Amino acid sequence: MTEAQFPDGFLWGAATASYQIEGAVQEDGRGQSIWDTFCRQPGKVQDGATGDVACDHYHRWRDDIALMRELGLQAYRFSVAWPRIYPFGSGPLNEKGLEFYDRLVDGLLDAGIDPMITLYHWDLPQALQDQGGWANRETAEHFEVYARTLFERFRGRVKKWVTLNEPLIVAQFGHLAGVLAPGIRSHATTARVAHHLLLAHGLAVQAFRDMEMEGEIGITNANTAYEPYDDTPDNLAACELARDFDSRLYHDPIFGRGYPASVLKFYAERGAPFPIEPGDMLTIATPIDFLGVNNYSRRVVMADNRPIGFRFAPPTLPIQPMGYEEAPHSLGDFVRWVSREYGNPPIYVTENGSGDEDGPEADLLHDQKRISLLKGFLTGLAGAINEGCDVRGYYVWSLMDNFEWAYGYSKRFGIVYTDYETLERKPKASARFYADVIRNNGF
Ligand code: IFM
Repeated sequence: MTEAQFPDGFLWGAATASYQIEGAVQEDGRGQSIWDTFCRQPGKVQDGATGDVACDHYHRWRDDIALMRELGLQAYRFSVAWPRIYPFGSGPLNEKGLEFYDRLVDGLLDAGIDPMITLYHWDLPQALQDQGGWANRETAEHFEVYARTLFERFRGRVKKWVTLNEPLIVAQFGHLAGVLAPGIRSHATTARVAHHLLLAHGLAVQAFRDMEMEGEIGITNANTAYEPYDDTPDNLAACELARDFDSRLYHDPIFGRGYPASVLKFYAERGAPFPIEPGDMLTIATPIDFLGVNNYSRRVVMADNRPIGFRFAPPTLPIQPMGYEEAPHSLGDFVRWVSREYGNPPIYVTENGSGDEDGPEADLLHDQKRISLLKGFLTGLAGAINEGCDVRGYYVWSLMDNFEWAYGYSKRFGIVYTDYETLERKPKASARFYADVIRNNGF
């Protein structure tokens, strides 16, 4: 029996990111990224792991495309490592870096797989960090040059582009909590970083239009589905506040609404104003073609008298190894919320999935929990589509187990198992399930 059916032409894919899978960090002229630096700082990454080898995708991309074909993937989202293209972030271009992505894109096209490029998935060139990183407005200008280089190179070959992956996580976890690269903890830096990331996004979208690129461009945000603890006015208001800080901050300006007043006030009171210059908000609001939605879970929100005005209620559902509640209704709920809030934009779910703790291979290959969560996520998504949300495709995170940032290799999000000793890939039960979903356009 079919439990969830998707519209004709719905696109099924998988997603990865450069630093998480490529390895080959010293090869073919690649420059250093902030993650190379961060991984070498003691205590920052679990077990002292690095992306030096990762899944060795840089050398195994042909096999990985064969794997995608075997699973019947129609689309593949990957990111380009900025330091492979501009080893110092700006200045000399590294042709060999571009050639790697030429091979990958052509291989995907030959296999009939639609490529989606993410321009920035967290591996900022270290040379730019040395000049202030995203806190420096010039990084946004360098990003535009980098984006233009890739647009020109892949014109006509790549039709789907994502400017940034999850600016919320870059700003909040990289520059406020300091648990991701570059490991800074500062309100002032966070406000600058958030603004310059969004400015970089807007400059890239403008460049895409100026260059009359064929295809679609959007941004991917990290999203938790927020639920109020109950419907008392205080908890309802707290839930809206949580949405201001985590969702509206990165969506409102894209849709021409400026920054949420609550967020501007919070940062201004901490002597950390958003460094908005004349014209910036118009640049950021350059119309996009689609919204990329990443979602893994929900959070229940309560009022709190601490300065920020909200806190998260203790989880009531089982907890995943990543600390997320098992709440697969979150994907459909978030898609409904964002569609209502922003006038039903076209959406691609650019990431969704679940992470296991490392453990015995046999157990990890028999990933029934991931299958049941995927069924839940997809059922919710199909429901949202039936209610009129304009969702065009879904990219599972991730094609294969990979470097999970500060967790190193201890968390496994793949539908394909990666043996980090031999670098062999082994499809998990969820990969077979997903292949069936693709074949049947539902399950
Ligand atoms: O692995 C990450 C990815 O890089 C960004 N989104 C969340 C994933 C799982 O934590």
